[in-house]
Amino acid sequence: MARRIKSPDDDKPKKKKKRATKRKADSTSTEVDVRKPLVAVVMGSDSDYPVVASCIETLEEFDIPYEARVISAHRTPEKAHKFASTARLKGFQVVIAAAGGAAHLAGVMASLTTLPVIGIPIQTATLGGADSLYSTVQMPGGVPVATVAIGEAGAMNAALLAAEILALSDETLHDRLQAFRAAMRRKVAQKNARLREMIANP
Ligand code: C2R
Repeated sequence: MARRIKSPDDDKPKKKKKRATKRKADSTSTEVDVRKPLVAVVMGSDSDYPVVASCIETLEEFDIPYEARVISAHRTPEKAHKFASTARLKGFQVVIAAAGGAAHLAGVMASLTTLPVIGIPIQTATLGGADSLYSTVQMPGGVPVATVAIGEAGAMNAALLAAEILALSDETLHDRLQAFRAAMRRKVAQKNARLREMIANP
């Protein structure tokens, strides 16, 4: 699957050379990642992947084991039902669901599990993603979906939010999040210095 990876600021921790999913995908490697995936990343279609890639890359950079798959609440309702209702039993701790248009996937996931569900609204050609945003965020009381922004920043934030949830009981992950924030602060300080320099010396 083609990947378009981009982070808004390049502020994430350095890439690890050996990443969980890479090891799995490399048929020549003898290393096997035996960790159970903690985050389920579901998307309504593979056409969502260019945006979801930012989420996946962020999970990988934080070394969070995940499983990604295409499931549609509309097109494969039985699968969606089975996946969501067994997700907790399988050991997942967070579900991230990305969908565009009549984006009911995250809501359906949330209706069938008590795991925290994070929704990524995918930008659409017709309505710019407002359709995805509203159908993801406007859940009825009782069934929450933590909805992030439309697009890649939202996809990255979905992974960060999942990391923050997992970091409640994982100090190593918490340290990585702190390092990420520190790198972001340094980057902003650099930007500020550059801007002031530019204004002082036009
Ligand atoms: P195709 O590109 O496959 O036609 O999909 C997908 O997330 C995608 O953005 C077009 C769009 O349909 C969305 N889709 C949903 C759901 N299933 C697919 N919104 C759902 O169950 O919510």
